[in-house]
Amino acid sequence: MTQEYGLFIDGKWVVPEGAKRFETVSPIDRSPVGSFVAGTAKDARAAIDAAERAFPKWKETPAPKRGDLLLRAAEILKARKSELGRIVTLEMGKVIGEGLGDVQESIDFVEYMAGEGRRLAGETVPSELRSKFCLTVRQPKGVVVCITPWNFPTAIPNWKIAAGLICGDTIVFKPASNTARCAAEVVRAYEAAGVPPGVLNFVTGSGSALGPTLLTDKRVRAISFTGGVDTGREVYEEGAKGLKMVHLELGGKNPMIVMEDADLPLALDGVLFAAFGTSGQRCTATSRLIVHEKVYDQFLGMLVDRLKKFPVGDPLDPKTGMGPVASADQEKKILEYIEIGKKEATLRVGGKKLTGGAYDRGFFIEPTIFETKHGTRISKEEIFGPVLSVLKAKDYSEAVRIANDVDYGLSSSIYTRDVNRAFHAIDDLEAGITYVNAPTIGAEVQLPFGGVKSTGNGGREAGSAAIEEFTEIKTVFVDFSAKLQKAQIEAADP
Ligand code: UN1
Repeated sequence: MTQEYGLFIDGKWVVPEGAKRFETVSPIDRSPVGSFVAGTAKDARAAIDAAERAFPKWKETPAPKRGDLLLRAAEILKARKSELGRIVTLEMGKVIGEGLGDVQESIDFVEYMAGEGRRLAGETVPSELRSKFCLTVRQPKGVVVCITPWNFPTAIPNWKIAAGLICGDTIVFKPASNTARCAAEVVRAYEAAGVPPGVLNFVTGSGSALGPTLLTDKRVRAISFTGGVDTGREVYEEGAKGLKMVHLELGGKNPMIVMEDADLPLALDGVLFAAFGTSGQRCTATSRLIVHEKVYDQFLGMLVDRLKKFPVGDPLDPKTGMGPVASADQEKKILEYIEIGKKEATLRVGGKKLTGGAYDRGFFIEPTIFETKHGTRISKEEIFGPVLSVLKAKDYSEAVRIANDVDYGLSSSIYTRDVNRAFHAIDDLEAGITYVNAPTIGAEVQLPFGGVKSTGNGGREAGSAAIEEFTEIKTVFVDFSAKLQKAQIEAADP
């Protein structure tokens, strides 16, 4: 029987009276993975009520003690890593090595944030007046709503939850519906670690049922959202009406530039991993390969050869290079883009839904490569699937111009052996992340993660930057002169 989950509100798993349910299915073979409550506005309100009630006590809990909770959660995630990695693979289809990597990224971040409990640093600066002390301290924001996508179904929830908890916020967590099982297992880890009632609440269901309450309730002080740009814009607009802080991590159209002096076999391994890992469904996936004309034919030939032997199939088999795409919706959208590509560009590899045998049960698409001119839809729009556009550039300047001429700016990469050029690229590429001689995916949790232009609205998560997202800064002046001193008006005695 499919495992049934409730909502997690005020420290208890609850199934509201008369609740409707929905199921998640594996993209490998459409088998059911879990059954969940289709939450309503009333449930969203109950979660916010619980988070609001729990806030004063959680705020008072010393941050290092909040860190102890995170360390316990990290231990539980570690102990359950292989089981959870398998659930990730079953529920959204990334290959098992990456499923385990998703859980490892969760563990890394939760441990990292536990240490933040002994930092949460402010600043101390001099005053213009005598006997006056100036500093800043960090305070929690209050109730924070975290809305997460399906492509990193344990890591991204943990990026948000662990950061919010260490800062002293209380959380209402709403995951993407098609990876609700992974999300519920993350919540169970915090439950087993002893998260106090109301500090972390979990609601499942559609964005249309839950969103209006989660985004507009006066008590919600901040919203952290990772997902597509259209939904991100709506979240931003709704949040803005209530003057809430809205943190957005949205799409990407990430370029990898291969210069004429690049180590081509290294670049080849890089592009295969970054374009087709997670079936291309990472915000950081390489979706544009920009190759210097001098090595263009050679490199494209190498890529086409390797892709002919690229093993697509059961993601639970460690020999598989690429599993299915995550859902029927994903499959439909990607196949539509492939049709667009066939009209405006040259198909070099792939381009079809895989059929026959076990493929018929799931959502498998061939790894696909188009040769295209810059400016086509497939070269500019985010596809979020195993579809790579290959573009030719006559020199470095043209490569950078193409790289930058898209709406997004999350990750970017350049392969070159010329150190000067590598540093120019760090300056020139319009992106939140630049890799040199490494592909566009694989960010580590102790560094900020985020992008420019339509990828977001200026914030960063992960690393110590995550603290900015989940705290308010309080500026403190302590005047111990025992007299009224007037800043700007009275200079201190010389
Ligand atoms: C995402 O695709 O939304 O850098 C996150 C990477 C991963 C995180 C990706 N560590 O590819």
